[in-house]
Amino acid sequence: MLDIPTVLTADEILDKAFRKASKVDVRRGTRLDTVRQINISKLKSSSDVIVSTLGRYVKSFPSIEALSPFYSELIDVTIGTDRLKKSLGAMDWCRGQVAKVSRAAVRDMSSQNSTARIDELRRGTYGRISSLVKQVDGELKFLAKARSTIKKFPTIDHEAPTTVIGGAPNVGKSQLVRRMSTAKPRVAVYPFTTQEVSVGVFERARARYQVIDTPGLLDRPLSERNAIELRAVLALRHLADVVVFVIDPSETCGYTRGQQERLLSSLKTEFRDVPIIEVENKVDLLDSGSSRMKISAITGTGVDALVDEVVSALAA
Ligand SMILES: Nc1nc2c(ncn2[C@@H]2O[C@H](COP(=O)(O)OP(=O)(O)OP(=O)(O)O)[C@@H](O)[C@H]2O)c(=O)[nH]1
Ligand SMILES: [Mg+2]
Repeated sequence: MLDIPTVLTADEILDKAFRKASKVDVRRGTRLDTVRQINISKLKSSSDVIVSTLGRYVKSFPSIEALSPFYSELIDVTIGTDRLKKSLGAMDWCRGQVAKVSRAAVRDMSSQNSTARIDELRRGTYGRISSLVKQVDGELKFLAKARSTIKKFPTIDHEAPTTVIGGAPNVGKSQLVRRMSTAKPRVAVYPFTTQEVSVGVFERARARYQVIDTPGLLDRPLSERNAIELRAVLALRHLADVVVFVIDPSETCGYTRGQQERLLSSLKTEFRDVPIIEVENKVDLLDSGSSRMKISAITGTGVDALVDEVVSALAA
């Protein structure tokens, strides 16, 4: 979704900075001038690398305020908004300190007339810069993890009419998304197979529709939901123009009809403004005889009719 550069560790950043500095070569005037210029250039070059690397991290992480509610809440659920801000703040602090220490050292070196002392000043400053960068190593590691989390975020088209597939775990949501759209989410016999929101598309009469697969929800209050379930809640809350609620009356999913019905009623209360299409899956195993739409995501029975229903609900 966002182009965040690889976040290096403190040691890697320092390696990069000092390696670049070791290539600096300047020759001018007297030996003292040459030594002074080489040391100043080395120091400037290494601190520039650090300042610009950390600056790139600060700039490339999305600013939460600028994101759509879905992405900003997703960041909060998966990474923690405050934690992320703290980390980025630490980057800013570190780059400011490195720039300051290096500027002060350059001033000192400019007025020094002993080559040994100049060299010593540069080494000492390297030491101080190293310890500043090492101080934020934990935050760098946190940002590296945050980056890999963000890279896994689904790419949502906020313009396309969107159907969110919801329901208890293991009822066949991902299998249905495979049937309906281009997406190929993983299907497996056990619950909680789907841990991330994923996106597929389908076309009808030349129009493009977005379908979103979500992790399974348990029948429990919002306050008790875990971070994986909350991804599904965010998709339902922020992305759904229509919800398809999948029920597995065969109960082979491992959840009773009663549990699934209670989940459905609580979603109906929570998401009053979104039309919910209720569909019973696994009709190849069991036909409950209810008046709901019946499908089999495995054999494909009823899936075309469901798509028609979705398209007309989106047009309404
Ligand atoms: N017989 C039958 N099995 C189905 C049908 N649809 C899905 N299944 C099976 O049900 C199991 C769960 O399917 P998934 O699509 O992974 O279910 P899910 O709702 O996405 O599950 P989570 O991601 O864990 O919430 C798999 O073993 C599927 O093969 C169906 O129409 N008929
Ligand atoms: Mg799934």
